[in-house]
Amino acid sequence: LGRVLTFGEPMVVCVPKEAGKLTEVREFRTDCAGAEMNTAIGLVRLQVPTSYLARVGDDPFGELIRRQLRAEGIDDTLVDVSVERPTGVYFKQWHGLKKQTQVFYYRAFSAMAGEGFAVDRAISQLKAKEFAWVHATGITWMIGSEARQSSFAIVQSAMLAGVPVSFDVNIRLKLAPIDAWRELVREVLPHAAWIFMGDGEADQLYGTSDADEIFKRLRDMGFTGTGVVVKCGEKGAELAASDVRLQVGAWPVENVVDTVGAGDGFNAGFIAGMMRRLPLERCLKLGSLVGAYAVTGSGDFSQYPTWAEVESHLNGKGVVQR
Ligand code: KDG
Repeated sequence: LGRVLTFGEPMVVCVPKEAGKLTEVREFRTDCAGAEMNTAIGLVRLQVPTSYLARVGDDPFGELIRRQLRAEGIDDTLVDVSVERPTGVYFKQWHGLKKQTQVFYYRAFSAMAGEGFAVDRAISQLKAKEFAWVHATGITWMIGSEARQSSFAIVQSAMLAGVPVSFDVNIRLKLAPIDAWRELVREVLPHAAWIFMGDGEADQLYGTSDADEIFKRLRDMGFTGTGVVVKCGEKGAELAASDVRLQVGAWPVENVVDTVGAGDGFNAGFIAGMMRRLPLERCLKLGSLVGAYAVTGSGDFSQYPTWAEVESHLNGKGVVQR
């Protein structure tokens, strides 16, 4: 299978051991996180060779992230270390009447938001056709002006090298207001082959979550890529491309534990299908299956499935249990 390149900020997340406001919570466990790192993990579990471009701090959290990357089998030769800036961190909180997840970022001065991570090597590898696909999310554009420039440089080089780019908008209003995200989509559009977004994001951006409608809007804005995927959580997913409209339902899940990381997992499933040259409907199903696995446990990526697990679902066979 061809190799995927993804880039973005890896972080350590401090997850409270119980619900409550962080003023009261005293105990946490740490885990690795970051939308693109999650997708990279999803991809390698589905046997797609993946390289990850990022920068971490010269600190134990940076070391933890590198260990996790290696344990999963991700190529981390494009991950470099900043001696001046730390690894980004964020905290999760479950507080309020509905105990919604809230996040608090400590990333404004992080290794990745600073000086600009090293893109030159990645770009020469792109030119040398070492990658068959590039996956990016809007978060990387919004963490700092240097990261923004580097991100554009990568997707532009990918386009020039004829390598398809998937772009997940991944709105984080704590990083920028909605208008800035709308503008970002407009700027990235000419370089992308596929645009991914959640239905809530689609609503915020364009007042509709209808994939067909969004595809037409993006076309009018200068999108010449292949298509749009709208991820609709427990309602499944929709895809619109020039000659095809598809809709798949979600895979039933008995107990939803934590939905964070489901969208990143979906992306991994969809891209893994594309790398295997599966029909679009199969890619969509694969995305939605990885998303379903993701919500069955806490942690962004802990429950992402292996290729063997996924295959048994797609072929309608159960897993041999004993
Ligand atoms: O999709 C999961 C991510 O939101 C999480 O891991 C943290 O990358 C992150 C972010 O910027 O919010």
